[in-house]
Amino acid sequence: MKLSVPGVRRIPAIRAIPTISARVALPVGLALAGLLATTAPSATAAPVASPRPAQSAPAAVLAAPDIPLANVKAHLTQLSSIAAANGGNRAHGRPGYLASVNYVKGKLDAAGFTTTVQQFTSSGATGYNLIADWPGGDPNQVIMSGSHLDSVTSGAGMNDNGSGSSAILETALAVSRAQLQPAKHLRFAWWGAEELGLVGSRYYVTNLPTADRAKISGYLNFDMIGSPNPGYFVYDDDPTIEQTFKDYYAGLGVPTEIETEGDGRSDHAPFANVGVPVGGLFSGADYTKTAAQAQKWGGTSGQAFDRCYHSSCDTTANINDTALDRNSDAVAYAVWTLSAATVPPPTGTVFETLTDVTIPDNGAAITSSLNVTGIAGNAPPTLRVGVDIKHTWRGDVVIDLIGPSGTAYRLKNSSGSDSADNVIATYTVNASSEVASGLWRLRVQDVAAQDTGYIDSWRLTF
Ligand code: DTR
Ligand code: CA
Ligand code: ZN
Ligand code: ZN
Repeated sequence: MKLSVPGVRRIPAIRAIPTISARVALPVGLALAGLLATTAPSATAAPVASPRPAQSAPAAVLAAPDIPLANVKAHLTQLSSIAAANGGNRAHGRPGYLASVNYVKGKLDAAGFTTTVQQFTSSGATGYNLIADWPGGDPNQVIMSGSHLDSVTSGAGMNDNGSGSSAILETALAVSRAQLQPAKHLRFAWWGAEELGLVGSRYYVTNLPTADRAKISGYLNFDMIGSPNPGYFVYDDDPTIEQTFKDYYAGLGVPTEIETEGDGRSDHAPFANVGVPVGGLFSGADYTKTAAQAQKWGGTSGQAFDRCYHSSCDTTANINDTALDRNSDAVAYAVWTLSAATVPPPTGTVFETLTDVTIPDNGAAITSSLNVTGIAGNAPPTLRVGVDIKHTWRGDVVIDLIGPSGTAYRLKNSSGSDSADNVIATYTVNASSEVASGLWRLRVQDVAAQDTGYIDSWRLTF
């Protein structure tokens, strides 16, 4: 339907598109929505340009990347050095903790995250939570990943919990590298003073307005995920999150067990206590690996999953690389999956005209022009030509695209049998021999008597 204002036509749910040769950068997946309709090409000859099937495929869920173990271990090395330079630990209230916060924050700020440092006091010392938001996504649906960044005073805290802190840091950096545009909003958190009793995460949840708590679709907790004698435990709280992790490990062929060491023993507890769906991964602490567990996971039965738990020997040597690698990849898998990270719609620069041009019945060809500017180089081999021609008995109509060189590209032949009305289609043309910027024309001719029509609009997408 044409509006009363010539040259401007609203495509449902899309904003009005300026008139001739206006350069708009619309996400084509949206912009073409108004044009995509299936039309059969002429049956008499194969057109040079073949119309693309005009259906919009459902967005595909983007596959999570592999998280490079080397990158995760590099963060661990940095945290280890920080501990060594600050009295041997990264404990709450000690300089090593704030130095750890500053290291993680620096990486996130450089990667484009919006970071916030939340201060609190515990045991007479200032504590810090580091919160990082990835811009975009539905703010009413937040997928949050968290790990406590503090260690105990007796050691560097590499497995507990440099492992979780480093894994979610590298996952956040992978989000940035991918310039991910998930449907849901992503938030990451590094908690202070967990070892004093989940102090930092409790402080965060307590001070989070109820309305904002309700926006957290899921909180994923990662505390000790690189244990030297590892088990593969999945929190059995929210079933969807639990299944997501189980699916990941099933894909690896690695059996998992439900984490039973302590529902209240890490930073997911404050979230669960206010009704936020929670989940997470755990590779074990001071409990002993059974013979049955050693049978399925390897390692040493009768020995603790982490015999350096809360000890000075919780160093970078106290990490099982396979467990850390698998769990880091599982973090990314869950973040990508639960945030419904999908393949972004194709983008391109669109040039469109909405000016109507009448097509004389059984008469001379007419043209409609588009002046393309600002596109460097040649046109692509997959130049998309969207046409919207209102015309009864469309078999009368022959359509060509004329490039700036004057070369004609046949889009549609006439057909004595195609009695359907209107040509609303997108053609793909190999226009790579044409310079992109210049005058492009759509040439249309009605080659049979009776039945008439007009060009309603047409567009080029580069
Ligand atoms: N509280 C954690 C270690 C820990 C012990 N049991 C569990 C169960 C689930 C997650 C973590 C833990 C700490 O000492 O930081
Ligand atoms: Ca990996
Ligand atoms: Zn601990
Ligand atoms: Zn811990």
